[in-house]
Amino acid sequence: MLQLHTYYRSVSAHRVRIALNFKGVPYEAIYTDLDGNMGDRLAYFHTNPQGLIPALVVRDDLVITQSSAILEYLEERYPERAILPDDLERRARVRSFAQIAIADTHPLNNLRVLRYLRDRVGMELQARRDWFDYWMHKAFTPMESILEQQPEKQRYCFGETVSLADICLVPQVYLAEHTGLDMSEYPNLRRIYRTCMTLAAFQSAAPETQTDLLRKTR
Ligand SMILES: N[C@@H](CCC(=O)N[C@@H](CS)C(=O)NCC(=O)O)C(=O)O
Repeated sequence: MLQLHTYYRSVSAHRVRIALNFKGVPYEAIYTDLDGNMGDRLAYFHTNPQGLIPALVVRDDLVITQSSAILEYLEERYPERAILPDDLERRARVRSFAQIAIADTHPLNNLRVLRYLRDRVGMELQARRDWFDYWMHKAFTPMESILEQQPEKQRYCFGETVSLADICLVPQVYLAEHTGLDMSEYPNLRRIYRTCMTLAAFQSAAPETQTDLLRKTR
C-alpha cells in the first residue's frame, strides 16, 4: 500500500490527501509533527532529504516528494476519476491556476519561511501577519478574476467536475479561513470552496479530521 508522509496542517499534504481520496486510492498515513522538536524529525530526512512534507512512498526505492510531482504521478497511475481534463488547452489552464497556489503562494508562507522571518529577520508577529496576508491576497485576487472572467459560472474552478485547480485551491482557502483572512472580495473562491467541501473526498482530507490532530487534542 502507498504510504503518505503527512501532517494535518500541511497545505501541500492536504492537496495530496484530497487527490488520494478523490481517486479512491487507499494509503497508510505516516505522521511527522512539523510543530514539534526538530530532533524528532531528523529520521524523516532519510525519506525526504528536504525534510518537507509530503512524501509518497510507492516502494522502498521510490519515494516521490513535491506535491505537484505526487499529484501528477497519481493522475498518470490512477487515471480513473481524472483531475486533469482530456483537452490539451483546458489542461494547461487548470495547471496554470493550480501553480498560483503551488508555486507562487505556498512557498512564501510555509513554516520555514515564517520561522526565518521571526528568528533571523526579527519580524514581529504583526509584520509576519502582514506578510502572510499580502501573499495570500496576491494569489486570491488573480484567481478570483480568472473565475470571474469565465463566460458562465461553473460548479468547480474549471467545469462541472473536480480538477487539480480545486484540489489546490481548497487547502489555500481553508488556511485563509482558519487564519482569519478577509475573504469578502472572493465570492467565486468561497462558493467553489463550499461546493468542494460537500464532497467526502474533501471532508476526509481536511486538517480537523486527521488522526495526528485528533491525537494532539485528545
Ligand atoms: N514545494 C513543496 C513544499 C513542501 C512544504 O513546504 N511543506 C511544508 C508543509 S506544507 C513543510 O514541510 N514545512 C516544514 C518546514 O517548513 O520546516 C511541495 O509542494 O510539496
